[in-house]
Amino acid sequence: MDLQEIVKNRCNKEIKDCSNKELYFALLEMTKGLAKAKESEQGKKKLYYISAEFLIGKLLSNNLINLGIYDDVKTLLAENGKNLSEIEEAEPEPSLGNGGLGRLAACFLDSIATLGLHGDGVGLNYHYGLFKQVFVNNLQHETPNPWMEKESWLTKTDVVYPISFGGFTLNSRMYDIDVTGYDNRTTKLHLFDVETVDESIVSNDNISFDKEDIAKNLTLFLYPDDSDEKGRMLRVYQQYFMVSSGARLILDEAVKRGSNLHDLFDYAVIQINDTHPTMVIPELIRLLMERGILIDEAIEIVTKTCAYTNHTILAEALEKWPVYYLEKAVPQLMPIIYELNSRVMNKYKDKSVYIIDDEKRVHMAHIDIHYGFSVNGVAYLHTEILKNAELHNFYQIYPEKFNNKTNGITFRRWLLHCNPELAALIEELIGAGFKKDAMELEKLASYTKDEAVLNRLLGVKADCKLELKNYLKRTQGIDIDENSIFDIQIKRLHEYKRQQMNALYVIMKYFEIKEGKKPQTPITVLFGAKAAPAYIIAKDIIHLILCLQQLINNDPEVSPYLKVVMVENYNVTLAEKLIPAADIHEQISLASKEASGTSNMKFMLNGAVALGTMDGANVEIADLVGKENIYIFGESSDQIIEHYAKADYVSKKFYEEDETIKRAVDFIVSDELLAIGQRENLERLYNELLNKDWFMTLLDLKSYKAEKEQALKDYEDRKAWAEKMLVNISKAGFFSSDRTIAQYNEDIWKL
Ligand code: CBF
Repeated sequence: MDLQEIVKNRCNKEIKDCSNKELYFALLEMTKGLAKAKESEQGKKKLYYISAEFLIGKLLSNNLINLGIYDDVKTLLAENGKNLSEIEEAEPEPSLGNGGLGRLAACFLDSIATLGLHGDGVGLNYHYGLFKQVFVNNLQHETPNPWMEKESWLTKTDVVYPISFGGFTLNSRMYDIDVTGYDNRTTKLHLFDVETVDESIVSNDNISFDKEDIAKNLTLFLYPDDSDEKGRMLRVYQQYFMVSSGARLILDEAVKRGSNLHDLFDYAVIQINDTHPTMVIPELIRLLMERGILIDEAIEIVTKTCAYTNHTILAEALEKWPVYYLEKAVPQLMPIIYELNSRVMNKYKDKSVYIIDDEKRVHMAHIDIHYGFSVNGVAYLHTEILKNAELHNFYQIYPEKFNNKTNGITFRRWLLHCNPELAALIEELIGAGFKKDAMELEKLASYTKDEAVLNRLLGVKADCKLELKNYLKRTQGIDIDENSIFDIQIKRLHEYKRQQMNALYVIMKYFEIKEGKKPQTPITVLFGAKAAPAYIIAKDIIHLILCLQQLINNDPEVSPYLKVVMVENYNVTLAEKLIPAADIHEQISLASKEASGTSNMKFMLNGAVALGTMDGANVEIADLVGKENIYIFGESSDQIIEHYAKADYVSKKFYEEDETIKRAVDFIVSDELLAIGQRENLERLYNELLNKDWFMTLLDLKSYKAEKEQALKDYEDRKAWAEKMLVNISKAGFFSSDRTIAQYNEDIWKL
């Protein structure tokens, strides 16, 4: 396809005369056409990856790379005085996910297409996705985040299903987004939507709306605020809408491929991404029964078709819906759920494995485990914790169902696209093979003593840092020193991820500088995080960080040595700029709580060195790179699990016994910070840390500080540091999502 021709037809202009937006739409049209040409149905059995989130990010560049035309397009545009990076900025980011789980789903689709596997994604077409974060008076505000324009990556299909809820029916229409594989076929992300959705019921400056008018609000937002019952009910409506639409599509497609439905499992495998899509199990059973299959067989068929991935051990994320919610929203499912539960009750005495508990709540994960054929965790440690602690009772019943699939990331986006300079250096050193087989990165190991290569690697990092500096200045008006150490923590805001511990470190450093102990190289501590709108303490932590930013960056005594920056509206686009620029990345969750983490993998691939606990995939990273190439601190997951079991952690003890900790915590409510911030927020956070601290910030603060100081000291030996960077890159191959997906296919999907 010819871009010049498309531009001529669309705008009746030459490329050189078009605006960036016009060129973006022309490239969108061209890319969609090329992607379509690579669609193919392959084989009898098909995977359906059902997920409430697909954090796909901007697609233009990624698609151009995967289609193999990025360089040609870039050159053609440059010849016409246009810059592809600037055109990319005209693309709105679809924020159809919240964090790691949604981004993982997007990486998986990329790998499914790249490996040429027969599989599609199934989800919802949120009109606003995750909220746009705005900082006002050092507080987070949430505003709508639209991404659909008159033309977008979505293609409207003719597939429409009537979806019935208690008392009303809505029509579900399927929209498709093409997912291009790297030098391979195109697969699809099917997103279902209701045509009656009314965006005008949301105001421009906040995300509140009438939560009860389901026809108008069903697919407006990803994760509507669930702090009240109406919000929680809306989530149930969304989930059922997604799975019922998906289940109908799966059955229709299986029949088209020749299934008589008694053999559905030979034609389809469904990967349930966390518990949000769990209702697909009873819904499929119900639909099979509607088509004449008896319940015993329907249950058996569905159990052989569905597999479940657990992404967290946090109780708050293991959904338990009150029976009365489901009775109201989806009454047709309840007889089936009761039946599934009574089969479990007849077989097992242990109430902890029941689907419905004494408080009349339906444990969604329990449905998945009993009525799916596979249960996997997302990193070695996480799966061990599932087997030995969180889901131990289930593991005893079904040891054969449990397996581990350590997460991965697509190297197309997280190296080739976000760091072309590094990718080019790697290609020059070891050839292009790593683009298809990430394990070839190991070949870089032979350069760890090559000074010229190490210097070039440092040069690439310096360029990325400068690029980030310029980007933040241009887009957010933030000034940072490109010669400082970039220490970056980007992830959802959650107490278990312990951004508050990093903030306490910043306070300690502030004191040291004030007292004349200046770091040899200045430090810039960068944060990027959104807090769930109803998660009060998380928002207080953001407030603390923003207040510190204001205080420190405006203090002429301190700011030449230390700066704090919380980027606004952290999203995939920002991650693509921040990750290549990082020197140190913070993976400091309380051990046992981070199932895997995936930013840790992206950072290592881009030559940053981790400062972290032995949690999630950090354990595997440490194993691969060796202890001299990672900074590990803090108590182990076994110790933490024991603290919870014995309930013996008392944060006040750590506060009272260590003067530096006490001083840092007290600073949260000091006159300096209260002059900048809100007393209510700062005092609440202070009290939380002193009296509760459920995620044990103060427990690890001392060892965190010591290890960070060591990392900062080691940074000064530039050659030794560059060696660490190179080792990290060379060992990142294991974390390619191509490897993860190949393992899912080999052990679970068997396509
Ligand atoms: O498995 C993908 C990611 O999922 C989460 O983000 C989640 O939402 N449960 C976890 O918190 C991450 O550890 C994990 O990497």
